[in-house]
Amino acid sequence: MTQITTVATSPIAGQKPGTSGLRKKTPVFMGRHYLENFVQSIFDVVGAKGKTFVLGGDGRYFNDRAAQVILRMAAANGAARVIVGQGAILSTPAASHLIRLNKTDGGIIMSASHNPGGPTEDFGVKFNMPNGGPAPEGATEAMYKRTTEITEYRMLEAHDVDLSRVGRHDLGGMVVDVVDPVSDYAALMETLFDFPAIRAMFAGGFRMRMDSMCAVTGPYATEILENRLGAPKGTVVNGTPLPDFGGMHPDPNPTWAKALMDEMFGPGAPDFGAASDGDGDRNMVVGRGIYVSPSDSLAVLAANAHLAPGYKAGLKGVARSMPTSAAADRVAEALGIGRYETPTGWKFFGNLLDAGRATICGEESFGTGSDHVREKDGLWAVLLWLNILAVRKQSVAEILGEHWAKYGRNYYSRHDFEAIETAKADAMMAALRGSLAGLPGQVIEGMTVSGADDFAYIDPVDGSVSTKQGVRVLFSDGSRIVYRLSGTGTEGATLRVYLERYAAGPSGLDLDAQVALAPVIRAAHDLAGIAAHTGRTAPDVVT
Ligand code: VG1
Ligand code: CO
Repeated sequence: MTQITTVATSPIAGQKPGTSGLRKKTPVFMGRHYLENFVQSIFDVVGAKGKTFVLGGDGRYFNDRAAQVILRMAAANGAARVIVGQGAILSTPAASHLIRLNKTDGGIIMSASHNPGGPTEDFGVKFNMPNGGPAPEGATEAMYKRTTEITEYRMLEAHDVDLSRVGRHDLGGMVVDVVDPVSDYAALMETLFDFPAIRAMFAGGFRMRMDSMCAVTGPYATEILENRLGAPKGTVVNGTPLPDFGGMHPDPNPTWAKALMDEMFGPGAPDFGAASDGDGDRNMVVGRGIYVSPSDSLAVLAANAHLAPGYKAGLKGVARSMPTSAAADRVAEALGIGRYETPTGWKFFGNLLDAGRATICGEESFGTGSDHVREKDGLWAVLLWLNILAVRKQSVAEILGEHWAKYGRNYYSRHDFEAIETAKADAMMAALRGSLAGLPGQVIEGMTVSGADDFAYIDPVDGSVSTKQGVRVLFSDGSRIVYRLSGTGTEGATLRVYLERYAAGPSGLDLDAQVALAPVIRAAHDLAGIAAHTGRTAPDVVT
């Protein structure tokens, strides 16, 4: 017999979702009532009775236990059915696809994405809407508000559901369908890309390294790249998802995916390299001896997407987050299609995708995706690159070189200053905001400030307004500095400084980005007084 218990609880401070869901240290999430309060608040806001949800996570520590708790709470709250990835595993884009494919009422994704995992690292939970996309600010605000008033949650007393095998179970009258996490997603990819062309390229000796960083894309990449596309066994490395990601920091950038970078820049490097993050929505792409910045990757993908079957009719528009470089804008202009600039976080792309205004979206933080799902999608980006390489029969370096020659180059870099004392970071941002009005007209490092503001966004589809989304300082030569505090960290504050400088060419397109950006970097330190406020003179991570 199963029985529903109503458990008395009280609000726990700080359950406010950030850029992408609620992220905390794992021990915090494992604390008494913590997960339960947040999950009940989700159900209280979206309603569970008679509904169908998708559930899965990136396999990090506590993923398996949290899944059982969420299932019992879904049943206790009257949900009709939950579709769960086998082993409670689903990449974020695969979860988004399952939500849409099965026309469900949304889904819960257990992940702290690119944050490290393990007993003392990070855990996270987020809710995705029936369109497959992350809950918009209105919904996450309502969930947060609910956590501040909660007095009880509902829990089914029952044994664990066996999630280790595909099949159907009954949990107190709720159907639990355990599904293969990979097959529907892989089938979707086959509809978008020219698998025969990519298969022929691998058969012709094309070599690739895919680093899944012991996170969720391992099974997806192995099935798609090795089994379906015929890439040699061993193409995928770190392909088994581990609860602590094998101690790796599953953030695919040149710092954390250093082994991949070393291989791609070393002797006998493969033709193409890629890495993905904890939950599989990010990607880093590297050619032999050349790193592709995410902003450039977005621009190249937008310019070449028509070479893939799923996009042969062309794109409706391209959207990028505000701190992402303007490289994609130049492509959109040339194609005569819409271009959009949104705040940071994939949730802001949802309306544009749903309304058919944008087809491809991207962020400077190694995120690209399209209207095939409502999340960024790491393997999707890798496959689109492979499709483009297979059709153009050129190297990554040649493709980038031709792109810059045609559009000019937006030199770009992001400097992160991590674990700053929150009060100091807040004081720096406040002082910077206070100085904005006086900046236009000032000359710094030989560049004239042409504008300075705090980015605000009015959603063109539903009119919702989001303010304070990052401080921008624009220069008359097209250079730009953006300052933001991270909304995904779990320790102190992380300051992100985004740096950009445009070179029209034809000369000066081959510089090292840090060299090309040197004056902009100096200006960024001067304008914000980074050292004076935070004591930091150099960033912790440069991407
Ligand atoms: C970061 C990135 C942002 C991304 C978010 C979630 O947010 O900058 O572009 O959408 O992570 O990505 P923040 O607030 O720390 O700058 V993931 O792969 O963690 O879901
Ligand atoms: Co992610």
